[in-house]
Amino acid sequence: MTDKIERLLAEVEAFAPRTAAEIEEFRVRLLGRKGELNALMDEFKSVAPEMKRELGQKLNHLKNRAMERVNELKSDLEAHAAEPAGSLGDLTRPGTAQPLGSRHPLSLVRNEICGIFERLGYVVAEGPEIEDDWHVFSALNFPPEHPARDMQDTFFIEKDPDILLRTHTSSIQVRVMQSQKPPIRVICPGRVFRNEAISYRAHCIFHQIEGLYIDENVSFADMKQSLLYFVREFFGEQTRIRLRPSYFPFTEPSAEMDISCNLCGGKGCNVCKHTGWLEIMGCGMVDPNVLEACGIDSKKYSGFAFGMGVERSAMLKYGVKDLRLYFENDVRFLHQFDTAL
Ligand code: 2NM
Repeated sequence: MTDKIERLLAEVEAFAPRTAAEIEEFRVRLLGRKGELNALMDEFKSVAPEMKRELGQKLNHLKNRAMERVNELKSDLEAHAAEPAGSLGDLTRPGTAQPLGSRHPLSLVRNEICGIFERLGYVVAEGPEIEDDWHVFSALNFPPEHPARDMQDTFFIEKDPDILLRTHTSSIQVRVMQSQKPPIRVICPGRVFRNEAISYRAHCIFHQIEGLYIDENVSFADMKQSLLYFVREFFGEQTRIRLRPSYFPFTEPSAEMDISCNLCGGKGCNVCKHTGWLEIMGCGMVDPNVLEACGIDSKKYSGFAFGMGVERSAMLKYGVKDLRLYFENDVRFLHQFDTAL
């Protein structure tokens, strides 16, 4: 009887039916009223009492496994009900949808801004995030005691010689001026680092795009027209600009550029603080000291440069109220930009 139980158990484990009918036939033969298990149960009645315990356990195990196996095989078969036996199934059936990611809004805005300047003949240039003092400050006409050189504002990696995280992408343009001859037209996107308290409008890591145009007879009027073209492409045809005098170490003269508020059309609203204008970038004519420091003859060449924050431009374009959203990577925020571009 032990042999017979073992043989049936092996048969249960090895059973590989192709159809529901085969499973049913198997079930009736083993577990049916006149099946093998009931026959064994009858036989069990007459075994010696000292064998009952061991054989009873074996018999129970066989019965449980047989029932389990029949149920297993039935649900397997149902799962593949539509497929002909032995085939790979319906190869034309729809696949499982894979959720798609989307580009980060800052990448979308960077690509759009760079694209506009590329169509004006600018070439994208990149550079290192870890820089030395000369490329970030000295070559850009920052005096030795300028506050930006302070530990309060800049992340230093090493002192003497000073190695630091760049605080603006102008350092890329220094490298371009050193290694190329005018005419130069570059647009420089990148991540920059400043030691600032994090708030809805400031972060210690953010993104900038700076542009540089150097040739013979490049004028302030050329700059104005190029930047007007840019804001009309980026913010819309109706956008107007205004330039206010300002100061940067690397440009002279320098200006801040505002655009007419695209929310109220210049009438005044909360976003533009009832001025009708939004500040979007700094710009100016490259200081001759900068050209000379980078090996460009300032008697022969002149140029303009400008710089803008990617986070701020994206906030103004999409009405994002808190810049920290760009760094949290919450997919509910990110997926809103799926079809932005
Ligand atoms: C700004 C504003 C004004 C600028 C200057 C230069 C360089 F390298 F040519 F000197 N690059 N970027 C510049 C000028 C940047 O950002 C607010």
